[in-house]
Amino acid sequence: MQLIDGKKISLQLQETIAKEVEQMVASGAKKPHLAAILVGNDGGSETYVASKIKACERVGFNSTLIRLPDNVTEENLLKAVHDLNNNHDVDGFIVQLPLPRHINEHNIIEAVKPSKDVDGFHPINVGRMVLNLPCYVSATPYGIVHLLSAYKIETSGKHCVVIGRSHIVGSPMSILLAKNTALGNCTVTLCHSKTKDLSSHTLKADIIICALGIPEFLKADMVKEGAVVIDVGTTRVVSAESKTGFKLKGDVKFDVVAPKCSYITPVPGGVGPMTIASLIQNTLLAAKKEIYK
Ligand code: L34
Repeated sequence: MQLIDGKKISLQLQETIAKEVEQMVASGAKKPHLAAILVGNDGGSETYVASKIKACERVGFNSTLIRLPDNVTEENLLKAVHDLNNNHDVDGFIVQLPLPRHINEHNIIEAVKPSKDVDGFHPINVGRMVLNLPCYVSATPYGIVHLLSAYKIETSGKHCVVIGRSHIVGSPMSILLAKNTALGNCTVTLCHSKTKDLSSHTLKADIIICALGIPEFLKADMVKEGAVVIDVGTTRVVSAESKTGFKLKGDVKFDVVAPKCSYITPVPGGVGPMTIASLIQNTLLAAKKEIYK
């Protein structure tokens, strides 16, 4: 069993980006600039956004964090989005999810200008991704593809089971892996809450991407010997042992599943850090106007 070190690969990618930024700036370009809107103060979102800002510093980007209160109106949040759309200094921005329940997430995502949508959540970017057109690919699936590639894990002709059909991970992941591209060409089965006899699918999988958000959902008897297991879950569960009062749990029962795997990602230190690196990569593309001229 080989552990996939997402933290290491993420830092390597950021190092490469930092060098490129240094050269860009030396030749007179302005620093790429990522902005993030954070609504409320959900613990997970605070941590993830802080990591994104820190990564900006690491690679030499400018960053702006816009905090809005939990009770912000949809109108005022839309105004913040419009301001960033029109701010010529900002190359790309994100609105960290989840949003409070009184806000319609789709209205917010659709308000982001596609050329600045470095999360790749806007219907234009999702549509372009499906059609193999230049676009921002959402950060978590993009990060997973990068991890598989970094570890030279063959995807062509492999059977991949994706568990979970969310807009931000499961659905785009299943599409990317099925594409006729070097990092695709998988036979993909997309499983979800209505799937019957889930184990009959996962037991046939060469690669399992577990993205349903239920801690320790994937057990040893659901995994074929030698499978590659990618754990996307990061659920915070209360823990008396931890100083912070919680522990991060993946969707995979790691201790029993890992011995059966050829490769597996840990939580933390697997997919999470790659989400950050991919966002930084998308922001560089935005600054260079490589996707939208
Ligand atoms: N708009 N909302 C928007 N874009 C995103 O790309 C996200 N996502 C998901 C939640 N909401 C979003 C993230 O940023 C999940 N996510 C994310 C980002 C980073 C990490 C996990 C999830 C991460 O760095 N995880 C670390 C541990 C962090 C901790 O200690 O809590 C890890 O090693 O897994």
